[in-house]
Formats: sequence, structure tokens, C-alpha cells
Amino acid sequence: MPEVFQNFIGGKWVPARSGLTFVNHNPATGEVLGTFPSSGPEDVDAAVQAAAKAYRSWRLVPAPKRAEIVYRAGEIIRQRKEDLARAMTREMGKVLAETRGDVQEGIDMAYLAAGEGRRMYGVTTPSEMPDKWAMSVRAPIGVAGVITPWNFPFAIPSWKLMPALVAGNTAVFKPAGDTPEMAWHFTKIFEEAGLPAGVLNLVFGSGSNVGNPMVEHPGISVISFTGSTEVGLSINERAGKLGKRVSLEMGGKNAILVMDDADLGLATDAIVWAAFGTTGQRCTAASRVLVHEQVHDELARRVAERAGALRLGDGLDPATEVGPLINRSQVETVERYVGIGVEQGGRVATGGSRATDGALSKGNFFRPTVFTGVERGARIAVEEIFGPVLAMLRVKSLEDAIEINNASAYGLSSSIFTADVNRAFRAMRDLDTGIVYVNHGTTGAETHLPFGGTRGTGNGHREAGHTMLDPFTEWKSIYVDFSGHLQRAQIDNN
Ligand code: UN1
Repeated sequence: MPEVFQNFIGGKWVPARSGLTFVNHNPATGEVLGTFPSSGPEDVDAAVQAAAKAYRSWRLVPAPKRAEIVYRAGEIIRQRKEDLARAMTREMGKVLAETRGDVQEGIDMAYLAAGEGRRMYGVTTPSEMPDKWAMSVRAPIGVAGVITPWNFPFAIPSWKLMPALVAGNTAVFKPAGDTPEMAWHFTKIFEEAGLPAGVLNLVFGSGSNVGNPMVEHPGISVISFTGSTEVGLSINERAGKLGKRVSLEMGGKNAILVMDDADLGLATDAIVWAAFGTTGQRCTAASRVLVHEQVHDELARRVAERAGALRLGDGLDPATEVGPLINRSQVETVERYVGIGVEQGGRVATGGSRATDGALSKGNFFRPTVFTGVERGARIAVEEIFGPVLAMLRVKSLEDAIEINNASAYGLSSSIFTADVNRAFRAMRDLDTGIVYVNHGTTGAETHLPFGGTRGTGNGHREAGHTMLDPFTEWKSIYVDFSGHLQRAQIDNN
């Protein structure tokens, strides 16, 4: 594996045209992992041109054959699962069990998307006229611009790129600056799987120098983005003006509702995992618990005790339960929010500070933090923090909890703990989020169900699942008249 990594454009590994580079670090140790091209608009343009050229022939490759390449990539990922997971822990920080899960999500998605190549079902329907055939089929859109975050550096590119390619699009892929190496592995695997030159192009660099030129490039017809709401909305505005399709997966402020009849042991396990797994850096992470006042104190005590005992460290160490935050700036954000939480009357039940003992001082570590006594309008109860900070709020009833959940600006995931089937079904119906869990935390979506959220989380699109082709295809309606004479619909047959 090289230490100096390059872009992949038109089937060739090349440096940025400017020759500029940036360095990638391990967030647990500060160690330098590699040097990557710091690309600019000229590299984006070269990638779009390569993708546009490859599109002419790729769209004509039969979908089952396109899908076989994706399947082969899935097989390579499966063979390299352990090495990829280790590389991901080094680069992104989350513990090995979790990076194995992230890679597994890529494998699952490869097999699922490969199957789509032999489905990609259209619809045939009778025509209203005699001797006329009618059907609608999915058609690729062209060049897809795919912009991905650092928290799931394998799963999220898989959700986007695999269906895009199976559907017959070609792509320009810009990964987050904090996890470039995983994008390199992803792309290399597709090269090895036999993807023709130019079908997948990888361009490393910043949002302003690579992401923005992609959004504005006339050769890119669809942008698929996962990241912050602020950036997503700005992409939507700029790409929307150019008439592009945009699929967005943005912020979350996911809540776990705990009713007075819940199994508190199970709820505690689930809350600790959903809030502090991936160091709270999942879009689906639980950052609020809306707990019935009857069981609030007992649950808060149990959750704080468990959170306070979690072992922080390098994710490669099997004893570690919680890894570092992705970078210094995230540590500062989390620290700032803890200050705001206290100022607004919250009580820190555990955590609340950076962890700097011994080897932890080299990385971006923050103690798992639980706040109690949080008011429903407090900033830590409504704003996304993307770190290991959990706010516990008292509620009086299921209705009260649902109302608080649905008042959020975001709507990705929610969950309810209850033993009452009536309450469970009411919650399934009334929680306004793209994903709802019953007696399970807010994380752990499976690839064969649609992923995405309502309100400020998304713009109506869903990724993966049976919806995976929707962002990357147009519907084309086709009529074949075999009557041999002019037949006028709506006129001649009425
Ligand atoms: C994300 O946090 O953006 O549902 C993705 C989950 C994972 C995917 C999370 N399967 O928690």
C-alpha cells in the first residue's frame, strides 16, 4: 500500500494537477497515515470528462453484467474484511467491532445491489388503444457526483456508488478529508473487480476545492450527499438552480423514548450502545432520552453508571469500548456544547470533559457524557452535537414524548422501549422519523431497508433498500404502436 496516495481519473492513478497534497492522521495517536492529493476544479473537470466518456459505453453494458462487477467487488471486500476494518480503525478511530460492521455493510450492499442488476424492474401496462404496447423502464441519469462523510467511510459510499453503477451511471467520488484512505481502498477494489476505466473516478480534496466544483459542474447530473444540514442545504440550493437532482442525508437528533413499563436493563444496554457507539458520531446515534418521570431517576442512574465505566482508547486495542473523536475541531465542538448544557441548567451526571490521561493525550478523546435535568428547549436537547453527549429529559406520557420527538428539526431515527403493544403501535404510527425501532436503540439499520429521514434530515430521498435505484434513475415511458396507422390517444377510442 502506498504512503503517497493518488486520485483515480479515467482508470489512471494521478496526482492533483497542482501537485498540492494534504496529510491524513490517526485520531487516536496523531500518527501520520498518508499523503493525499489536494485537488482543485481542474481535477474535478478531468474526472467529469472521463466519467462522461465512459458513460457512453457503460450505460449499454447489460445491467446484470454491470452488477456482476459490483458482486465481484463484494467478494474482494469480504476476503479483505479484517484488513479493511483495521485500516478503518486507524483512520477513523471507531473500535474494531464497529469497523468490521461498517465493512460488512459494504459487503451486504454489494450483494444486494448486484441482485438489482437482474431485477431493475420496469412496469408493463395495457395501452388504451388497440395494437399498441406500453411500458416504463428505468434509465440511468448520467454522471453522479457522490460526496461522503467520514463516520461510515465504507458503508455510505457503498449505499451510493453501488446502485449508481448498477443502474448504468458513471461517477465522480469525493470522500471526506478525514477518511481518504478508505475511499482509496474502495476504489482500488472496484478497479481490481474489473470496472472499465472512467466509470468510477476518485478525487481527493476539500469541500470548497472539490465538492463545490462538483456541485456546479454542468457535466454532473445528480449529487448524492451525506453530511451536515448546513452543507446539504447549500448544495441543494446551488445544484437546484442548475436543475440537478439532489439526494441528501443530513443531521439527526435521535431520541429514545422509555415508558414506565419498559425493561430498564434492556433500555440501559441499548441507550449506552446507541449513544456512545462510534463515540456518538453516527447520524443515527441517540442523543436524547425522553423518559417517563416514574422511571427517570432509576434509568438516569443506570445509564450514567454504565457510561462512566466505558473504557476509552485506541480502537485497535481489544479492551477499548469507545474510540476518539474524528478531529480536534470535533473535540472543541463537543466541549463547547457541554458548556452550553451546563449554562442552560443541565446537570452533568457523568463525563463532561476531555480525557487526557497517559496515551489518551495524543488523541481526540472526550469522556462519555450524560446530562440530566435538561429542559426540552435547551440547545443540547435540540441541536446536533455529533459526539458522546446524551441529554435525558423527563416526560409525563407517551403523547408528551412523541410531541417532543416530532418537534425536532430533524427526523432520522427514533425508538421506544415499552412492554405495551398498544403504545408500541401508536409510536410506530406517530413518531415522525424515517426509521423507528421498538425495544431497540436508534442505530443498526440494515441495508435492505430504505435509509433516510424526514424534515431537516433529508429531502425525500431514501438510500439502499428497495429504493436504492430511485436517486440514480429516471423513468422512461415507452409506447410502441403496431397498428400501422395513426391512432390518437384520448381521441380516437372514445
Ligand atoms: C450513519 O450514521 O450515517 O444504522 C450511518 C446505523 C448504521 C449506519 C449509520 N447501519 O447505525
